[in-house]
Amino acid sequence: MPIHNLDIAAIFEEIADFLEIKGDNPFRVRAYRNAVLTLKGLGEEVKTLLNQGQDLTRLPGIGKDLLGKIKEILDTGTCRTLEKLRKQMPPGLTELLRVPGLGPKRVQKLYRMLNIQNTEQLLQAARDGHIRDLFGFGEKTERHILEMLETNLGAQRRFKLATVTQYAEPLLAYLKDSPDVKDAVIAGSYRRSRETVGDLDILVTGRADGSIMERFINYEDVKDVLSKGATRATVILRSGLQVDLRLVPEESFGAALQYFTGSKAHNIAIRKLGRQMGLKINEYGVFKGKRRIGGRTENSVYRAVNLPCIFPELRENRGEIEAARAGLLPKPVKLADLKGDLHIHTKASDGRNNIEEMAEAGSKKGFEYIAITEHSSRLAIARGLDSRRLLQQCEEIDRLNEKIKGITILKGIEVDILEDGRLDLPDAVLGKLDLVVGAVHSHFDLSRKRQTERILKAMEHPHFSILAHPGGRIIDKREPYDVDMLRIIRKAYQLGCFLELNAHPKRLDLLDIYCQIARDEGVMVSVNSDAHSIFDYENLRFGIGQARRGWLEKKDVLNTRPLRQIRRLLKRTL
Ligand code: DGT
Ligand code: CA
Ligand code: CA
Repeated sequence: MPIHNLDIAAIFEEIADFLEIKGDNPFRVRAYRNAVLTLKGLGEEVKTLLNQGQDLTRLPGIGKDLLGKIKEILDTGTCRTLEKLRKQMPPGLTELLRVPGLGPKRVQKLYRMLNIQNTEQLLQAARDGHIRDLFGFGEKTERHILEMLETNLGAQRRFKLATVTQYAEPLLAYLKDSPDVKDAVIAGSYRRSRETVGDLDILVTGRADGSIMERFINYEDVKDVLSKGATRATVILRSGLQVDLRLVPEESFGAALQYFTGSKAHNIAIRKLGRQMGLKINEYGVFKGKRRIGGRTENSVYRAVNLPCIFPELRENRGEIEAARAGLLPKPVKLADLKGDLHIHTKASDGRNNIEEMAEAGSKKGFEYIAITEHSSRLAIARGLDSRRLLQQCEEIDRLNEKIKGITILKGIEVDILEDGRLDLPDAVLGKLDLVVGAVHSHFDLSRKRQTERILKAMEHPHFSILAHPGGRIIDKREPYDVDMLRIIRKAYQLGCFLELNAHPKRLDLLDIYCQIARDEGVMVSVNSDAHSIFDYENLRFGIGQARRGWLEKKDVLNTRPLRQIRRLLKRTL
């Protein structure tokens, strides 16, 4: 059985949940949760990194003890700590923690007092009105629990793109490895680089005797086979991810790829265009009456409706068809266009590597420059820098720039934007830096008006350069704060500031729709890794996917510019 990062993360998560319900030491719980975040965000499999001889304790949240447990899980598939806890408490208890409003103390009480062991029993107890009488719960809480469970139980689970990629790539390689498979492509939302993916839709061409379907369902990661026919099979992987595989004839491959890449809205619009021209377009091909006039390639489908091929990330029916018709499709930015990274942490705050190591790894990526942007002191949990430590770091960077060849280290800061729009460091200190990245890390629930004004005021500081993760959302965890993004974008234009597209898989913020607006308003976007270790440069790939979804071209992305231009652009002319 292969053990993926997410398998290890799931085990740590379960341990943390159990410990929390037991009322164990909060620092111990937190250590497991931090490790979970790290594992989920990694671009590479832990197993691979260990095989390469990498020192994993350099990763955020992974100490010696947890590394030992990771090795134990890789060897045995489980961990003694977890097995022990599982003997002490019913397994369904941890899922109760996922119910909004239920913390560990409440879960413990529900278990002790009502013997509620899982969400089904909780739902039943709420329906029967047993929860309101528990001390500390009340009728309002009971109603809330009921609402949450009734709406959430049916809700479909989605996976972050970076997470799905960890499963998708080895599976695709496995399929392509077979001599029976001629071509294999993952279509659907994955191909469109959506930030989250519901299920994988894979198309293959090749031998039609059932051997490919057989190989597919025998993949080592398959947990359940939901259906299997001659040309189609559906499985569930052990992670819970569903995968549909379809075998299509070569003359239909392009049509099937176009259809299953979606989005549904885009497909409907393309079909309608076809109908207006007397054509029938479906997943088998393009037909004029009975005659097939296209479908072998995706190009042939678009050509049939007189359009150039529209790249997958654009296919959301947000104006791409009109743009294609007018010859105004963007030429999408590519990962290789990036010349640097303008948001990086090191050991000095909550990162894992030192400046030199980050520079060396950036150099290997082919970057001309990186910017070191630690947190400021307000973010105490991240060991943020005050003026003194920041100025010390500047001196260190000067020294390193003398020493290291081939890459330039820019001096920056990820300064906290305080509740009233002031910045967490004095302008005089900020003025000594090459760039100032400003970010909101607190007071997410201000009114729209106050939140917007707070950010606008921060941007007006003379040295403000880039607004980091402008919407503040964390996928599946925190909604974006309420803010007038259009006003912020227009202000950025006026002031000569920039917006960040933070490429961390849990953020992917600026949202694609706002990238499109930024582009239209003439504001450049900086696609930054927010790296906390050398491995996090991998994030950029997902950031670029989202930038493409946001219609960004090379010229729209700040850090595709060479160093001499960057220096000039970062100097505000106002
Ligand atoms: P997901 O899986 O929820 O992240 O999103 P998709 O876009 O991968 O959607 P999925 O897996 O339900 O279907 C894959 C593609 O198949 C979808 O993007 C477009 C196409 N498709 C599915 N259902 C329909 C439909 O009813 N009409 C049309 N025209 N296309 C459809
Ligand atoms: Ca899908
Ligand atoms: Ca599907």
